[in-house]
Amino acid sequence: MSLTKTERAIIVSMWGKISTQADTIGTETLERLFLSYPQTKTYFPHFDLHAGSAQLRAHGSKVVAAVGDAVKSIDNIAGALARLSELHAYVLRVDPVNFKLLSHCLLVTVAARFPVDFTAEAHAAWDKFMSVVSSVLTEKYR
Ligand code: HNI
Repeated sequence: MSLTKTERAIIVSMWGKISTQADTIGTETLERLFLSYPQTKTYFPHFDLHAGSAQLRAHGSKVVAAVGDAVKSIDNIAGALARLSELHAYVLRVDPVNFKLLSHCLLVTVAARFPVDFTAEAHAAWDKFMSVVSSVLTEKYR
């Protein structure tokens, strides 16, 4: 699966706005993930996952920063996320279904914060982009 030129342009342009609120977007994404899909909390037994906790905020900002690395290397997402791909597959062993849940929560967060930008076309581009990111992070599983 590869992104079209138009899809790339949408992602890169919206990232310019998203990156100015990266930390709050990361935190909100994780809050939505853990509230709507509590089974995802099983990967974080060592974290305080209450809304707004320091660990939740720190982790949210790392996740969004990694998404930003993928945007910056949108023509070589696999290269940009190689280390994280190994980490999630070999060390963390996160079940791939969870990547769909996290991607969904990120899209909802972006839609809620940038309603005007989040057209149906932008929605489709973000959905596809996050599925490319998720495939890279889960491709080492088999
Ligand atoms: Ni994920 C650690 C990025 C999906 C569970 N994850 C990270 C780190 C980044 C990251 C960055 C920090 C790495 C480091 O410290 O070197 N994770 C991403 C991205 C996605 C993703 C970009 C998807 C788009 N991770 C998921 C999912 C789960 C998940 C779906 C499980 C529900 N991640 C973890 C866990 C850690 C983690 C667990 C380790 C946390 C810690 O610090 O102990």
